[in-house]
Amino acid sequence: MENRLAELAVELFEMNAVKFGSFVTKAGRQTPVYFDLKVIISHPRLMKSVSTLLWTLAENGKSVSQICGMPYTVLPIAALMSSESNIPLLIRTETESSGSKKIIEGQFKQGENCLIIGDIVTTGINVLEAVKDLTDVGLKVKEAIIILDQQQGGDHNLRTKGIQMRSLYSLTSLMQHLLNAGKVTSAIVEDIKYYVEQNQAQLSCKGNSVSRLRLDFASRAKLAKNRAAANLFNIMSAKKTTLCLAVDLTKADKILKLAELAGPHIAVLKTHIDVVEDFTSEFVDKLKQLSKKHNFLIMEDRKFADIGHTVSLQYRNGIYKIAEWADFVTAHTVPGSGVISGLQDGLKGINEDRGIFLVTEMSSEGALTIGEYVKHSVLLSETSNLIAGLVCQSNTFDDPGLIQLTPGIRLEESRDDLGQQYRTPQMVINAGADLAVVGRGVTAAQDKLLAIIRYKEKLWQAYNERISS
Ligand code: 6AU
Repeated sequence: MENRLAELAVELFEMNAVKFGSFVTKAGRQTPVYFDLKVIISHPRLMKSVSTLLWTLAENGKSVSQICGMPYTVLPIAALMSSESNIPLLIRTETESSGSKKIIEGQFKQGENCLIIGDIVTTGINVLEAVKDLTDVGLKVKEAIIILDQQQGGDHNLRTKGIQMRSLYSLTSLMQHLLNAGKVTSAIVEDIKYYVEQNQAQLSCKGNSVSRLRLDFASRAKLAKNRAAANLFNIMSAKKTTLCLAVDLTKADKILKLAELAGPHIAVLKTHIDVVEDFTSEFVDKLKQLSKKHNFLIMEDRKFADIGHTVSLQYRNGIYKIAEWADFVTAHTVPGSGVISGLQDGLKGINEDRGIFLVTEMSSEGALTIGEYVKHSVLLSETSNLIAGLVCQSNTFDDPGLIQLTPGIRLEESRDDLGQQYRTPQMVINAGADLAVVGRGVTAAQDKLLAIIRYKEKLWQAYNERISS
């Protein structure tokens, strides 16, 4: 196999499927190497040998009963593998094909094992999207076989989702073959080595969640298990805002006035409903109308923290009937999983998309949300599809389908007199924030609209820099 891989590497190079120089990726990143594997289809013999090599990688190949080729480069290769092995082929169309409304084309039975065939993996997002579409229609996916691993976190990201990835080449092994064959100079190899190391360094300094920090919101919407979280990702992407406005005001009319002003610029409006002195159900109705008019979601920052039974009552009963109107609520993890079951129970008969943000780290000085508490809170977030995200100060979790909500933001680093600690928009976005909470930075400003726009723009700029870094 090694000899064949060495020969194939040279053939790919000679047909310009791999080029060296200075290129810019679709995400706007500089790269010293460029791949155009589509050229393979013009070389039938080569296509055949790529398909044979890929098949030898598929260790679990014998237990799969379907093969799915990712569009479009490897589709003909997957078709060859299918015909050689007599295992049926599935095609994942990128959009719902107009006539049949299917994303997965081909005949299959529920529960069948499907092998994914791909060309190049960087962060693994494309494969994860395919996995989601395949599992959504009842197939099982355990393995992805690909031609090239660009060593940008894809392997890790797929493994965390239970998908084993095998590749014919890593960028490093491909370079070694080309160097051995005298096709590239050692200077080019060093260049690529440096590029891979830079990527690796970025992965480790960002913890394990590289894909989350570098993926855009539109891509992450597709990975969210919670539907309210998916809606929120889409709103953030469409409105180009990560701003969650904390309207910690005590009069209903002031809240409504600010919601009208801020509406076009925010993704979420966050309430502490129990501080509103003149609460009525009409007030909530008006708030809901504004949320529809301006396309933002509402979060009630109730921070539930009791046994499940009590939490269920607090969520759906009392004066506020939070379950009826809040798209999201916050909950502490201190009671354990019962707090999530309680909230789930409180939603009986309510058929709206709802999500919970688990408070994993707090912004206040001396908070006890440290060490094991944080780790266990993150584990808890993996146990229910009702979880939309985590409230935290740092990059504590991997799952790109979850949202990091971070409060404690001011234009300057500072603190208030009661223990609240503030960091700048750029600092919190770099620390993993997706949704950024600003309260008094807006509510105490003279010109509130100006403040809203300033925070929105600074946060969005930092987010854009983060995903293209
Ligand atoms: O910008 P501020 O300080 O005026 O407001 C921050 C808002 C408040 C807090 O209740 C809330 O953010 N908050 C939260 C949550 C869950 O949002 C958690 C936390 O650790 N710190 C914090 O300030 O409405």
